[in-house]
Amino acid sequence: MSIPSAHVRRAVRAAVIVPVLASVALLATGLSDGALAATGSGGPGGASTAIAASPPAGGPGVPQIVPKPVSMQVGTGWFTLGAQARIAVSGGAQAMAVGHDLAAYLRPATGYPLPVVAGRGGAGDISLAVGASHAVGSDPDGEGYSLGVTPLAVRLTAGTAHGLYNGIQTIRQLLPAWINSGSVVAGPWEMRAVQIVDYPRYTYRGVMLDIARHYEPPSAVEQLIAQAASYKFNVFHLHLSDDQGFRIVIKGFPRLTRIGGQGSVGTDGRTMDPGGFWTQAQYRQVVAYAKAHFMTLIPEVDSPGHNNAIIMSEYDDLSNPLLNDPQDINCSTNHPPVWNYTEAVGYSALCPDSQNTWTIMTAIINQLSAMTTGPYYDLGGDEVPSTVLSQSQYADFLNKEAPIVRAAGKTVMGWADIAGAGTSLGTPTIAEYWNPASGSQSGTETGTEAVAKGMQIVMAPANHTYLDQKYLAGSAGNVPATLGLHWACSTGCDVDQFYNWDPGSYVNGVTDRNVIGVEGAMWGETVPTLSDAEYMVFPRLLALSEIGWSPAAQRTSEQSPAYQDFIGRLAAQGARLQTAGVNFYPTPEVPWDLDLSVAQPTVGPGPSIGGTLANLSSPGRAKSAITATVQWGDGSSSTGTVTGTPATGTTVNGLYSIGGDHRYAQAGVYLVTVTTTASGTAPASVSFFVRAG
Ligand code: TNX
Repeated sequence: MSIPSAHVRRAVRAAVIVPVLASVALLATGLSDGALAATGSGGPGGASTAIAASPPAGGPGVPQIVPKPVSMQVGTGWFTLGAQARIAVSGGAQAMAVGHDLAAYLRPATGYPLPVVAGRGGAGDISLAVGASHAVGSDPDGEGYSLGVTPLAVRLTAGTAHGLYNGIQTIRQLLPAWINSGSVVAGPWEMRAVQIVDYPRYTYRGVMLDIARHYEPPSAVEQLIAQAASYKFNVFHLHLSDDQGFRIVIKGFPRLTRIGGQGSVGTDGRTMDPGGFWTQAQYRQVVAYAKAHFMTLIPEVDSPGHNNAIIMSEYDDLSNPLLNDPQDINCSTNHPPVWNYTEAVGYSALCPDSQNTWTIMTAIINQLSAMTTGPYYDLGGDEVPSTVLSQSQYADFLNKEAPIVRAAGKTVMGWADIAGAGTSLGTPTIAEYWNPASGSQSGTETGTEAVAKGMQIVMAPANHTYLDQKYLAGSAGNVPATLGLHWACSTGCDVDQFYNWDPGSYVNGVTDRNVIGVEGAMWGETVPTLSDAEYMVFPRLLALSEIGWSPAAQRTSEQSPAYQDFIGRLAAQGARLQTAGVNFYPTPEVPWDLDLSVAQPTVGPGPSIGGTLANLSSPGRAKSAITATVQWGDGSSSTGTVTGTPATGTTVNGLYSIGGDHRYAQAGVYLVTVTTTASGTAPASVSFFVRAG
């Protein structure tokens, strides 16, 4: 690759502006002698200065974006984000807020001020504009955007602020992976010239987190929201209540959290893990956080089954003035009810005929709805065996509950069981199809019943979307051993399984006329911590992002071109997750990229350099699987050392450091190149100038 002269000039200017340590370093691949001379003369005089450089994201090839844009044309050259760049915004307050989001994404790693200004930007700036005339075709929800990157400028336009927000997620992925770093990393920050027009296939692209089986604090949920938003998800479904825990304060019913929130499913041989609950202020804050990330938060309090926590809290709440002998709420198999902190399901139910049931449920629905800015309320409705409630009791329950939800101003959503015989929930109603059954197999009835009742459908077949399922087949030998269930995944549910299916043709008769989107469900029984949840969620959620966003493709097998293309792009995401501090399962299905950035070597004493030369992302590889070579620029080379934190059973390895030490025979400016290789992936290298002596 030859470096355009504009690039060299920018880098040299940066060298003058950013004096760092004691060497002069620049992007080197293909750097000409002229550039070397320019670099040498460009730095401040005296001892030495440094400006380090990493290579463009994905090398000189095509940007590796997930989810895949509808159309992308790769142009000529690169745009370099420089220290003087501004983010220029036209289109009002919401667009301005997205401009500030972009600045907040880009400032930590670049260290640039990136002022956000009103108006249209000039050369070297990133311009954002919202306006009806910028709407992208075939995009009824206004989530699309157009993005043009030239060597001169970046221009992002959209019909809505949400479209703009989706576009800035793409901008992040056009920059080197190290842009996600929380502290300053050496540039240059280059983006390949591209023209992108992009919009989603589906309206609803959701991720669900179960904080009932294991409590998670608001901060953990916010972290997941931020990550999901960066892959263009727009729904966060929060499973707030289940047999083992009730997680949100409801006024008038303090026992729901004091008793119902005290535990979580027991793991590691414990009967019960610690519980917890959110205040209403915390819930409101998370709703607002989601909204600021253009995600609709949907609360779910499962009913009439999956609610032993409610029953245990309230069946003997004899002093509550709102209740009247509430033992009649309990239609579970156990009388009196008993706590069960195992993974058991299908034993609890609230009674549809109890006035106390509706006093409690109305308070929950009204209070949650009032705090929720989005249009949906999820009433659950899954897995109530007819031995616990008859089908007519079950239908009766939902037929009473749905009008309460609608009266609270929300659209009813539930698991697709809600489409069963006898229910009449009105429209619109959203049914989430979770059964693994496909085609016209037994088990698909809930899908076809939902279509027959005019429901809109979110596709979440467990064997393609359940993020709590183990990656590998069987109950033994799983990765990781302690995490995950496997009831839906007899052949394992790794990335290929999450990618190779199509929501619009999965169940006969359930087509894109009815399907509004997809959702990945992170059930919490075996998952006690955020780190564990991330390990299960990533990288599979990225496959679902593409299922939900990108145009339909032949996603049929591991040999299909669509899957091979996806795996190649996913390989570039490992470094992005690592630099963002996200834990994930470095599945061997993905040939994870080697991705290097330049570090700051120690210079001196005399004409010597040493220490950490470069940082390396290499998910899933042991240090011993990586070969590092350093060419010192004086004709000599040596093996680089690879250090860093290896993987444990449930954490990805950390970033690695590449080190080396060298003494030059004489003072001078040298071009140092660090190259790493590993089997199954392309080598990576970075170069920088060092002024030694
Ligand atoms: C099924 S399918 C459930 C959840 C469990 C999950 C575990 C459905 C709507 N419910 O209650 O947590 O399986 O994989």
